Amino acid sequence: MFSNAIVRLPSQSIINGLSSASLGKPDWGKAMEQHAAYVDALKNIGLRVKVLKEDNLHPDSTFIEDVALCTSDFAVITNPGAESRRGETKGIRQVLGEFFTTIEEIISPGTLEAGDVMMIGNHYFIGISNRTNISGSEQLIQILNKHGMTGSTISLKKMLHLKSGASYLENNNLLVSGELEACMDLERYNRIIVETGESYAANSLWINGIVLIPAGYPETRKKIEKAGYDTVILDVSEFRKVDGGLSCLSLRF
Ligand code: CIR
Repeated sequence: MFSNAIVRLPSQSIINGLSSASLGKPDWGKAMEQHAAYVDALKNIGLRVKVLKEDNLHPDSTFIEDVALCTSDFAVITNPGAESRRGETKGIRQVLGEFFTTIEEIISPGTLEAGDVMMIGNHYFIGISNRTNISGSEQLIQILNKHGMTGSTISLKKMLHLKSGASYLENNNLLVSGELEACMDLERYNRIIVETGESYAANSLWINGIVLIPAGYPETRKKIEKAGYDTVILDVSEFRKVDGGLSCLSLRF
């Protein structure tokens, strides 16, 4: 169960965020509204939400999930693989220091973005992607082991991050799409398949029994509700334009 979340307001520079999508530029005003609705949803679920001010120097900084991994006992500051995102970690130590006494760090040549890290109990799957390399994953596994936890890697071919294609919904239920559908390491979970046309919804977000789902993916919503979850539907169209999804917008612990 989570008690806290940290988010960062989208900056006007979000229009220059990294993107592989051809959906046009985000509208900053609309992004602010969608972000406010996201924060409200987290609060309604009962989380305390710390809202950081925008960082105009870093267009992707609202995707705060990528710059830290927060566990119940400690936090890890990452080292983003995207050059333009490296500076986003500045100041994060101080913020995390309000919540954690133990703060670890991934250092070069290791790179890691926490969108590539999926927690399942005490085990963490780590996607090896264009953003997260072997050295970054090895450093994280060492840190996890030190704290009595485990980690293992999954190689990604197409996805931006591991959690672009998989979300753990607890109770052994795993939402999964695309190249991860056939991933043998994930076979032991009860896999809920997200169809190709709805693959963006594979990044849905379990918080304390409730699943946040992006608006516009009715089949995935049906499947999640059929699995017994209460859901909250959120429009995140402006974040999608720069490859961001629901999990990317917060740190939860
Ligand atoms: C990026 O390419 O880094 C951002 N435009 C999107 C980051 C999405 N973050 C995530 O999936 N955890």
